[in-house]
Amino acid sequence: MKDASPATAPETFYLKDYKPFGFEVESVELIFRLAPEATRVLSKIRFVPREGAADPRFFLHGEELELISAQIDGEPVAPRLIDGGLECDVPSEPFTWESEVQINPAANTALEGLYMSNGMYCTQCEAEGFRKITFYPDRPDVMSTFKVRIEGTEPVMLSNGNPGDSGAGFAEWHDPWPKPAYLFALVAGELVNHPDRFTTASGKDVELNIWVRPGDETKCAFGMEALKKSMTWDEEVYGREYDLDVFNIVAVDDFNMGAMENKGLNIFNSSCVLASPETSTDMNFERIEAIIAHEYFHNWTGNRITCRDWFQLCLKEGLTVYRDAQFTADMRSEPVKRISDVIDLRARQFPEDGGPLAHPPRPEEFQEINNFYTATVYEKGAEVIGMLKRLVGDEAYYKALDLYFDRHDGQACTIEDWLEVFEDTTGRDMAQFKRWYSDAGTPRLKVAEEYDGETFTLTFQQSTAPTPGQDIKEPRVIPIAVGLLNDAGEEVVPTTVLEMTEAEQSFTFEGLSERPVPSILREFSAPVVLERETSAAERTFLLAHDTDPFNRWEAGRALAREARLAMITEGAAPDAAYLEALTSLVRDDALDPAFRALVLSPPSQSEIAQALHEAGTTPDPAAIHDAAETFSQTLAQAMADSLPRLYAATTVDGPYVPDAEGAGKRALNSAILGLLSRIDGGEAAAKQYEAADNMTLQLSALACLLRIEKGADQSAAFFEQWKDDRLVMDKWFGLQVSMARPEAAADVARSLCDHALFDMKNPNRFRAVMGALAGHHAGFHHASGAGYALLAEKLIALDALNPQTTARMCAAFQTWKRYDDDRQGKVRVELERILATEGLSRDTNEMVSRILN
Ligand code: 0A1
Ligand code: ZN
Repeated sequence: MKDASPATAPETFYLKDYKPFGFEVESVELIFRLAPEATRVLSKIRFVPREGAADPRFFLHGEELELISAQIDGEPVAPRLIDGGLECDVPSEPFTWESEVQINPAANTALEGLYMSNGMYCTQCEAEGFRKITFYPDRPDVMSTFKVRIEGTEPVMLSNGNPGDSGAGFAEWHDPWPKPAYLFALVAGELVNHPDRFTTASGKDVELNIWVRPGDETKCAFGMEALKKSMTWDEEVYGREYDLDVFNIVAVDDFNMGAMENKGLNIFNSSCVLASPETSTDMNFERIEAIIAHEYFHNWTGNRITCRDWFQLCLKEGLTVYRDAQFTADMRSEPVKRISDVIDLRARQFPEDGGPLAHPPRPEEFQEINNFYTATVYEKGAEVIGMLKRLVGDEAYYKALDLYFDRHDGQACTIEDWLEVFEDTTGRDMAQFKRWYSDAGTPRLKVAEEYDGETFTLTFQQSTAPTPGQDIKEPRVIPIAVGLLNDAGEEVVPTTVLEMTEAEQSFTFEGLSERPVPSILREFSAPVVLERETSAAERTFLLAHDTDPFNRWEAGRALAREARLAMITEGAAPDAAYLEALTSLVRDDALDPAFRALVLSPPSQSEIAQALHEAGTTPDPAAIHDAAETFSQTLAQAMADSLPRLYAATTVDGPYVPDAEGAGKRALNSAILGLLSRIDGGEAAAKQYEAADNMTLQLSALACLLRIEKGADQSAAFFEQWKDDRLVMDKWFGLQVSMARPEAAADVARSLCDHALFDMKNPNRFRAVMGALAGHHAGFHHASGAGYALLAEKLIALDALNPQTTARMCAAFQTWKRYDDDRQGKVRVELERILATEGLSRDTNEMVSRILN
């Protein structure tokens, strides 16, 4: 798999080089003798040589391991330690490999492999962390059953599968389901559980636990309900049951990502599982429910059927994100979930797809796989499945999934296997559809309309700009959901899916006595950029009347964007008709409050920068910021008379319940409070802050106050109240930066990094501060370059401790070429500074090199 480039260049891995491992692993037995600085790991692995193996070399991955001893069939052997692992001469018959290694969990700040978090042992093995635990063929296509014995003094010692014997100083676990090493997990420490039980559809009784640090047991009930709902939903919708006697979830404070689907032992970043009304916002509750579902759903899409190699990552991630989105839509509101997902896709995936980090959902090469846990693999991967379902229809989709589970249970699969089940169930040729997996870039879809008094014609043209390494783009299959409305807002043609396969293609609708108003790309039926020249009047009409809620919101979003662009490029005042339409929609009590809140929430400043860039104007972050402020101020004034009444009318009475209905009302209430604060000097927000008995109301009031540069007292009081709660303090740290004035944002972030409660080693805290800076568009891109310099400085410092989190945060620089020469020059200096750092990790090196090119 070696690249031909110079010896100093990091190795590049290619999809085309895939070769199966030369041995099967029949069984794995592991013993852990825990000690913070000197844990011993003993492995006993049964290998069976594969006949006619393409690569018969016996190579085991291993990194940062001290080899104590190695034996084959009980006889000592002397393996050759080489870069990234070891090689050994082995018998041609089945044999037993035994090794003992020593590792140092206490020194592991990368949080990959076995590490310690607040005195608790914890593992993270995806993607390639198991090789930091013991020598092993650490690749997802090597699957085996595992028996684990943990020896230590910790009161709770957990691993995958079902519990076996346990006693003073030891606990044994057995996982009967063959799994790749990336799904291995071990947790040991002083933990308490929130227990429950679940009976599966076929009557199997399952013990459920959420394990937390003492003191956090009051924050588990919501997560547990979410888990049970997920288990029921997967049975009802996909016919998938749980397959072990126990399902354990553990909350850990130091974690690089959100959560991990280890078989039977999911490990969660505590921010993604712990919840209480006093400490968590509505958004936290919704996210926790979704992530618990996501990790649980992986049990079938990821664990029972896994990936052949890491190029196929979207096979499990795209499908599992798609499934968790379906779940959230079912538990809450389908249109609200769809709109939120599209906002997120445009904010995170579109910039990736249109910049130097663009890659297909199934990449064909990488240096560091950890850099490919991206919005493209996850969220675009899910969009691709949504399109597939729309093209084949619901019935065929579920039939194909049944076949997928039947045919591939226990296997490590590819995107080809996945598409084949659709070909076999529907008879469709999936060759063209496969381009969604192999091609990077967001297609642009131009549409022209024609009406001759009877026939209405829509002509679409698709094109995709070149992306790194892919100059030529062939047309893709694009499902375009369209409905036609008459002047009264009634549907004359209900939603119809047009299947576009050519670079240019026309579709006609016959027998129309009046020119219809088209509603195109309903429900955002494909992840494309729709370019449609239309009038503000027509958009206003769609905002008022579209029968598709997504497109109704979309019309409002387009108006908001255009109003902002006109303010910036022409100095125009916000359009009165638009303000009027917005006001009447917000007042319409017949509409779902969550939907109204979404219509009222403005496009992000980064989205405006992107829109300007696409229109050929270099975005000026300060002007974008000023326009956003002016717009909100103008809207607040235009609505001044009705704001107090609206605020009162949307206030939710009674005890806090984190359900969709209450959350929607609070979201609208908080959007209105934001406007009201601009005209009442923060009076209502200060009152709300005082009276708040839940974090949603407390935090939204504080944010409103800080936004108008009031709230210093409340911020200090908030700090005092919550300084012992790590998760709430993350909110406080983040808010200080995101509410800072643009010219002050970098300084605020810098001083927070010197705060006694700042901790470089805790990814949540680092992200709270530096992620908030990167997300503060006008602050990060301030003309002084202070934002760029500070982020680079802190990333260089973090890289020495935690390459994974560092590399992910480098993506903040990915849009740098949108901006003016001066800013570009400043970013270049910082990126080159990072790249010149001695001992820079492979992770960060790859990210920065790609961004620079
Ligand atoms: N598979 C997990 C997320 C995850 C991915 C990578 C990690 O380390 C590089 C850790 C967790 C999920 O999709 O939830
Ligand atoms: Zn996942």
